Amino acid sequence: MDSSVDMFERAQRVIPGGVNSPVRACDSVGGKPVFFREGRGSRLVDVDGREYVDVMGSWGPLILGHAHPDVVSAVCDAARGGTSFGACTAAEVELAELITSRFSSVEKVRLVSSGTEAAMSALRLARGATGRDEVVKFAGCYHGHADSFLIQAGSGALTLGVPSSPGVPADLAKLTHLARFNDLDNVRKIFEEAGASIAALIVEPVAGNMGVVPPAEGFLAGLREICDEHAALLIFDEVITGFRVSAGGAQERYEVVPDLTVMGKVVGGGLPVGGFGGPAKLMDQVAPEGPVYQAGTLSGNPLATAAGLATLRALGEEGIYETLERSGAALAAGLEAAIASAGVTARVQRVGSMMTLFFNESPVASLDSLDGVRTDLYARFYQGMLEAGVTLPPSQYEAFFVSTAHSEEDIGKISAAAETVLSSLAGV
Ligand code: KE4
Repeated sequence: MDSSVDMFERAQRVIPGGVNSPVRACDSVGGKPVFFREGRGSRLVDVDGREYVDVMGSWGPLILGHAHPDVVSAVCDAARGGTSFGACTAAEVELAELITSRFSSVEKVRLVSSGTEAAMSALRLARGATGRDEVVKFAGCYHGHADSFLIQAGSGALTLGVPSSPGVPADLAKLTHLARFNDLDNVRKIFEEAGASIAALIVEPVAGNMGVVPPAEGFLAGLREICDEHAALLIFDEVITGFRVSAGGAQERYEVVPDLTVMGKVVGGGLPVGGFGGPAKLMDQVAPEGPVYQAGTLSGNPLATAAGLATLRALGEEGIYETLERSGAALAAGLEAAIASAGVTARVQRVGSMMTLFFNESPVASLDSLDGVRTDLYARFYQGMLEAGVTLPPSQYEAFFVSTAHSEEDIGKISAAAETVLSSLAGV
């Protein structure tokens, strides 16, 4: 098999930027992307046979680690029976039942094939249900690449410095209000001016796309109040936090109930599954039950639902979230000790098993807290850790993910590598 360098040259000839998702191009951290051929547990193996401890975790879905035996056998069994029928199956009902049993605010859920599809469909439902057109999102939050959300978006859009993409019609963009994360006064001001036209406010209850930014005390409850005051719907984008920060997502962890929940990543266990759900009175407005159209060839297909079912069933095991919490805390402590020992200006922000090491002076509470973030140091950290056999997300504005497959030894290795690499950055 060609080396990563050769593969990337081939890829660039036939795929824009040589990648099927921009952030994978590693533009913001320099160098060229590594091509991987295999994942197993907490490890990734590249095309040259080199093994890494992986904390990128495919951007979140792999809470059980790579190639979990239950997931692999469920997918293989399903594949032998056919991968997609475009017709009803028991598996999609079982997955929907599992989802509604974990998220008490979700009485019905529509399965789709990505977080983007889930978020854009939830917004269409909110607009259809309220008869209003405007939406509030937060600078630095990312809800996939549907036009209405590519306004000061986070994740790859932020990484590549194009938070508001060309191709989004101005007439559509003006329907999106931008708010400041963790700033209720700012949200109130927007609603005081435009509340009667706002269909919904969408938020990542724990921001993961400007790096990990927890909600300030009372922030989520305040959003709930403001939406109620103005009869707007509150949408929690739990594509990252769903089944990650607790069995019932951020809404369970922070005890704030949204009107609609957007899901992705973990719910598909590494295969393409997204979903949007909420009370039956809202969800029954979705076609064919109601008039709000939404559809998808591969929605709820037997292969993807098999992976999702195996993953959510494994996450039903007693004590698994306590284990994830412990591993997350252990990695954060290891990174903080490495920062202290290296004497660099950096900080770790964590919720459960998701975290970010920011090269930032102050606590990161919103996107503008990152005005002075040293993305140059993050790039060197990324490259140094790669060299040391640890794969991080190739962007300062993403999250590290710990899985149930990460051992104490893995966490020790990551922490030791971080101390060495951070020490080389002291004084830079
Ligand atoms: P997908 O369409 O990529 O499945 O989901 C979009 C999405 C929606 N909401 C949130 C909170 C998300 O984080 C995402 C996607 N996350 C990014 C990384 N943070 C995916 C990685 C990529 O774009 O390559």
